[in-house]
Amino acid sequence: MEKTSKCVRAGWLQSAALAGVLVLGMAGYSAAGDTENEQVKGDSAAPWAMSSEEFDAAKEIFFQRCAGCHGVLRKGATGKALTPDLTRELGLDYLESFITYGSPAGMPNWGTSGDLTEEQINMMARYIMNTPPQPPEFGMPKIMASWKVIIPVDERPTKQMNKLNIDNLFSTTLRDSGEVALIAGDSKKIVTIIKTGYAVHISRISSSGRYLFVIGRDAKVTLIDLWMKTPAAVAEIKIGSEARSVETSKFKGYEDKYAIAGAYWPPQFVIMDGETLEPKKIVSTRGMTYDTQVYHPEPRVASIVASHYKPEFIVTVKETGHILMVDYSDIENLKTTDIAAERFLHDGGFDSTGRYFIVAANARNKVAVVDTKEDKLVALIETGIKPHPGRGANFIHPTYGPVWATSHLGDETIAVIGTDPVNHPDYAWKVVQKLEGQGGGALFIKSHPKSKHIYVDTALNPDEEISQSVAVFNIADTAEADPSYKVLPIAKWADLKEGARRVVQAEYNMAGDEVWFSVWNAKNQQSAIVVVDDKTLKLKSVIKDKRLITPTGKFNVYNTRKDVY
Ligand code: DHE
Repeated sequence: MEKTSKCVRAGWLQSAALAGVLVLGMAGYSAAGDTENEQVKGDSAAPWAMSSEEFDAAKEIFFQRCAGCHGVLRKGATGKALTPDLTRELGLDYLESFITYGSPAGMPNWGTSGDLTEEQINMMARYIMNTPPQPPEFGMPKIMASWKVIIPVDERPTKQMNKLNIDNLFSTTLRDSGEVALIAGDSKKIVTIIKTGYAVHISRISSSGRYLFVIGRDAKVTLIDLWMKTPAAVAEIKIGSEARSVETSKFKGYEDKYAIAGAYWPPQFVIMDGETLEPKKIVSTRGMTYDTQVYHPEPRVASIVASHYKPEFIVTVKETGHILMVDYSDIENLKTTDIAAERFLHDGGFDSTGRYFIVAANARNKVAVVDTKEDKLVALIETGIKPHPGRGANFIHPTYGPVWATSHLGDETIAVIGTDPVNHPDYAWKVVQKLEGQGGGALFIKSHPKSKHIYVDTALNPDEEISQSVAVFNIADTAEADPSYKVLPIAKWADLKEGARRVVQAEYNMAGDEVWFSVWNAKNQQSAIVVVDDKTLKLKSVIKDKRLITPTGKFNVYNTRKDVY
């Protein structure tokens, strides 16, 4: 057993940027002439003066590198606010040095990492002293214009036309090629590769398991029919110009009926028909912060999950800290319960019963717990620096009973939280234990009801040894105060010649006896998927294929549709 501990600079995506893998971009918002409030390009006498060309180039870089953390309007979220009243006060020299060297609070070192040149840094420093341009709105006419039913419902199969074990398929994000790979969990063979949105982000599966929904950062939703002889896209739509989340209705009686996608820009969510993606309703999330009750123009939609208790989507609104329980039983007369939670909501998942939704408010170092049966906030729990659970890990703790755990971007700890208010009321909604992992920069933690293990990646840790391996805890060992963990050298097992080889996101197969990891390299380098035998913790298989370009998230059909994690 090996044990080390190392903190990381807390910045989200810092290391991804260092690795040169941060190529988000915002395809729907090109630099040239696409803004509604076109800018005054800087007073020619002011230190922030810019030519039109510089302004447009800086706008594109800002979108690609900075908007994810600071927001398009630069009001601040995971990253600090960068509005001109603040930036002009700080001055050009300070801003240049900040962009060049980054900060321990999480700002990437864009200069010393080699991502931006000195000229670009000077240009970006001036750009953020100018008023942020506002991208265009994206209302129903634009959404309708982007909607395409590729294969109408009545021309689709009426039964499964392939021999695939659909429940054990893995929809694998190929981030920088804008595709997903469908990989058969049994044979580990790529079934097909399907074109999706730009810088594709996550997949979700309809309640029946037939339809797969994929969202790109360009806000394109792709609907894939897994019953076709070779699964393929049957509909697509753009619900904005930048997005991260998609989900489908799961409550009894509404299976496969609706889909929902949440946009970063414009800040809105769109409810669609689950079989065609026909847009039904757009709801803006602009409004007041939950606490100070001050208007925010850009409250982005972060995670969305579907309630198992009610016909509701649970929509988290990042900047304002509201959790919206959106009742889809009557979308003409939409009812929403608005829960005041905490600002900077990001990712999260259910407890093992599916009743409680636990979501990170990452820049507040907390998680919020919502009871989806009562539609109430149950707790806000301080966990560590920048919790980042993915969907989190549920397991039965030898001492504390059912628990849910989150890893952290900003420190090496794993916070274990009691989730059973009935049989273990003393532990419920408290951090009952802090495990010490390999280091900060952790993105995802995972377990499975049939597994004895908990896996924690550290994909964004600056130390290669750490970012290229994962820590595995034995659940039985958590009975000790300070349990040790085993390190699995996943990237080494993949045997790739070069590159950052970040090991990211554990995902179990349907049986819960294998764990899949992505070894994430840059677009022009070879990547791989490594499959580990969960019982023995030994290498089982390596999937290498030149079509596997920048694999990141993997979504096992069964586990994703049933919320097993
Ligand atoms: Fe994600 C989930 C937002 C960067 C891989 N990511 C999420 C969710 C949100 C989010 C809101 C929850 C979705 C849900 O459950 O409905 N991600 C963001 C960002 O804003 C951010 C920080 C920066 C950006 O500009 O996009 C970002 N995410 C990344 C990556 O760079 C990752 C590591 C690689 C990639 O493919 O993009 C990445 N995010 C993921 C994955 C999940 C995710 C794999 C789902 C985890 C799961 O197990 O469900």
